[in-house]
Amino acid sequence: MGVLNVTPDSFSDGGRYADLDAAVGHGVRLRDAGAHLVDIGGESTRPGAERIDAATEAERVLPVIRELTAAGVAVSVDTSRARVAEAALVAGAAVVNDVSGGLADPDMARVVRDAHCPWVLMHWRGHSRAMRELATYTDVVADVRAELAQRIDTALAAGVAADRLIVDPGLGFAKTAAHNWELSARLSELLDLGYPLLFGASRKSYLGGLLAGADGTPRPTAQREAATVATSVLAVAAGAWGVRVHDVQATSDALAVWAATGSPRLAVPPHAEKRTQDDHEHGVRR
Ligand code: PMM
Repeated sequence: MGVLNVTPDSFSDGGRYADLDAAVGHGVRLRDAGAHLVDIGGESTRPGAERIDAATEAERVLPVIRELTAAGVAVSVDTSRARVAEAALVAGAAVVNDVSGGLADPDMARVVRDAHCPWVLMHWRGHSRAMRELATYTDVVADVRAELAQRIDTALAAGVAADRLIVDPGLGFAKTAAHNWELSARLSELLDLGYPLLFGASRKSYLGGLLAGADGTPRPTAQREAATVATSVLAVAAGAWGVRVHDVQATSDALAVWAATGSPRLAVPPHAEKRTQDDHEHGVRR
């Protein structure tokens, strides 16, 4: 999944594709570089960002969706608003990527149910302005897993088909760097929910922190690509269904190497198998 933010303020590509031709051109380049989906977002979700209204969000994304789908590019819409998702689906989007996992807008389940489209349920605890304070967990992996299971149950109860759902740990959303690393290390525990998993680490600040200079200055976003590629390959090798990245060429080259060497899967840690067995024995859905 290639990222195309048509926002003035996203953390990595904000402002670059605000112009329609530039946005469409970039979307086509992402597809040509190997993206199976181009993810179009009109509202920045970076920590601390203020919200924009639905009309502004729709005005930003709809023309780009129309032009890209007309050019044969498969598109997802990155929105947590049912109104925007509905209009995006009419404009040609094939997938709804909802960073709130259905929590931000109670009407989203109806929209995706009626459209029969895939729905990415990302783990989320609140809007960008407040999310730093929400990064408290007992065990981040168990807690994210339990909260995703609730999102899945709510979607199913609303009539969305199970084979339309994709889960996402929501790296950086109400998560500290330590939380992001823990989730990355124990992806198998999220995979055993039994749904395809999307992984979005691309250029995020925890990678900048990992690669900080000797004086502690985080590595700038544009220089986090090798680390992003490493996270993508590790996530796919661990069983992720997809990765959401800004530089599609770099990640698809790395995944081609992984495929050419036999697509080796990382071993599932024993605790993940045990947890699945425990859940089964006790009839618990975490
Ligand atoms: N991250 C961002 C936006 N949308 N969607 C999903 N499913 N997963 C993510 O991790 C995710 C997302 C924030 O990053 P951006 O500003 O580069 O779009």
